[in-house]
Amino acid sequence: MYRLFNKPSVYFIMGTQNASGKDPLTVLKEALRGGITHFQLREKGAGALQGQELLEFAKNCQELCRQYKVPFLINDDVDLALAIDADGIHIGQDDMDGGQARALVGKEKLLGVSVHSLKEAEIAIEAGADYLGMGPVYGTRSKADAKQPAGTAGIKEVISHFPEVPIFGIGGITPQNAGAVWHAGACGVAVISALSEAEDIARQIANFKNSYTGVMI
Ligand code: TZP
Ligand code: MG
Repeated sequence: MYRLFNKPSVYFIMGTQNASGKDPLTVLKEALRGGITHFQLREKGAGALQGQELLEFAKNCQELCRQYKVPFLINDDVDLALAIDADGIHIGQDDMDGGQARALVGKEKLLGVSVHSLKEAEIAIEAGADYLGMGPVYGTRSKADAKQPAGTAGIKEVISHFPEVPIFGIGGITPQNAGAVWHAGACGVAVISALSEAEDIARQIANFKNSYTGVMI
């Protein structure tokens, strides 16, 4: 069931607002070519694409992900995920209830849930989450309403109770500070800026993967 989450996973999250002046589809293509293992479209904030434009952009992202056989997930927007038959949906604590999301997308789709405590993790797992995101581990500029940095203690705690559930650390993670996330037992890192703002995205992905074994190029 959890086969899609081999260590070390590198889960790229991006919306058009994160492309830092570059063409977002080019950024995604470079990330796919470089070996990301998951992609989530997270279109947020001022200037976010909407309606038909969002639909078109999502389909373009999906097509690229299909070429590289990388699971394509949508943040929050279950209707969009169903409309284009995305591989999954990711929801936060302020979005719909996990059980409701699972009921809407069905058994086959991936369901990811952001959690901040053991209690939230228990509820998400009970609701049928395939994986959890936990953070922010470090300070982040990519989420306007992010909570205080939480380090990796929560990740360790959840893994000690649910060793079989894949957990991604998120928030301010770079190849240089990812060691603690791997050490806590996370299956992967979920990142926006460290990839979207990287000069050499492929090399940055390699560095993330190498940070799992402590090697850096
Ligand atoms: N949820 C918690 S922190 C965060 C999200 C979506 C933002 C992660 O972005 P970055 O740039 O990798 O810190
Ligand atoms: Mg959300």
